Amino acid sequence: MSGKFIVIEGLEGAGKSTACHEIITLLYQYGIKNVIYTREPGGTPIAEQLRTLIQQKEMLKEEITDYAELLMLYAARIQLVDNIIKPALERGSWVVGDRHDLSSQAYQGGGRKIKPDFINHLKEELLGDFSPDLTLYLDITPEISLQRTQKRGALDRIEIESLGFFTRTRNRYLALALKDKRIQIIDATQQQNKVTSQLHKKINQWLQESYKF
Ligand code: Z5A
Repeated sequence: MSGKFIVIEGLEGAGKSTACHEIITLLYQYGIKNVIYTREPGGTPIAEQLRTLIQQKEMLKEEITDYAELLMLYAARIQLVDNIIKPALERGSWVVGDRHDLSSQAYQGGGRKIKPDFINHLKEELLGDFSPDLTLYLDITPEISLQRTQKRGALDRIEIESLGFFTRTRNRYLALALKDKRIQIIDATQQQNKVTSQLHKKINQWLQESYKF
């Protein structure tokens, strides 16, 4: 595969959408113009339908169980990886992803308390050794996340979870990021321009060190 896969992660309101846009612009300045943007869950017709099911508050008057949620997220992910991301990388395109597998480790593993071994087993079976070349985790507190999302209006099924859920999710993100060199942490509690400048610094450094750009 000659393309590269860069992923942005973080709690809602961390600034992931903005960061994805910044990265695509930066890559363009490096002459990397063949870049696609993906989001998870989503990005294919089936994955987008699953996204709607996962996010809506009332689903046929039936609760989505934690395991069903996890499996729907993996179903959406494998549709996206096999049908869009891998073919793009094989063509030499770069992919900038708004969330990927780390979200499941953090939200379903940390937030929902599903055993990490079970999630890792699913990951290994479905994704094998496929993983992002670089992940940037935008770290914010659950309180800041809530402030930013509440400004947007109606909250979805996951966004209405408790502060405890988001605290566990953030803690799991941090724990996983600290033990993996391919995950870099950015303090996203700062003003937007400072977050953007950190993001540029990390990408520039990574491109220069890994690919001698
Ligand atoms: N989910 C899961 O549980 N497990 C999984 O495996 C996966 C997902 C893949 C979909 O997420 C939901 O699925 C998500 C996790 C779960 N649910 N929850 N909760 P999503 O990625 O589609 O939705 P999101 O995380 O809710 O995205 P978002 O709210 O759009 O956040 P964002 O993209 O990180 O932020 P943004 O749109 O760039 O910015 C949000 C607002 O904050 C906006 O008004 C900005 O102007 C403001 N902002 C951003 N940065 C700053 C700074 N630095 N200062 C001040 N204001 C800022």
